[in-house]
Amino acid sequence: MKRKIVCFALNFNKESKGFTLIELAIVLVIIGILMGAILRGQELIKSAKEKNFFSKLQLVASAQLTYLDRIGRYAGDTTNPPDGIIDDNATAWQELEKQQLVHDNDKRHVFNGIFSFEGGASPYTNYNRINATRVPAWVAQSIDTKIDDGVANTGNVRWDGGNYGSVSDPNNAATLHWWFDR
Ligand SMILES: [Ca+2]
Repeated sequence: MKRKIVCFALNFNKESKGFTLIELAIVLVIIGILMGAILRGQELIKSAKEKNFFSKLQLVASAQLTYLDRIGRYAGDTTNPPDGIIDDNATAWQELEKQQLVHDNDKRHVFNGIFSFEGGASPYTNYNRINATRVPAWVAQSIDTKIDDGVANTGNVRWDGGNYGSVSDPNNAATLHWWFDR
């Protein structure tokens, strides 16, 4: 009975010659709605991942600044006396963990790359930066726009390791550098 009603409604049975224009229009509208829902879902996932990455990047930076405030030098600044430049990434993480400012899994981010600390890198040799590997170019671009000048090869946020600005595919992985204390 139910099947008969559906066939009748769509005018689609053995004797039918095909879909009418209205039926096709309905089908297209339904496909459109479904596609829209899928795309919105993908946008939500992308946006959530970017937010997660950005908040972790900020957490890692604020861990260093809190450490500086608490201990009087950056974690991983092993020079004696300290010179304000992070020179040992592994020690930096150990010292931050010891102060319970980060957990071991904070080294890894949502795009499956890792964070590291590096001081004295060109062109801002008197400052420190956080490096993040495997960051999609669209995320790097978005973060550069949010907290810097939006340009890959200038300012305190730079990306695509040494070959700035060459990323044409937004899903290409770049290495992001953020001079967080400059
Ligand atoms: Ca920039």
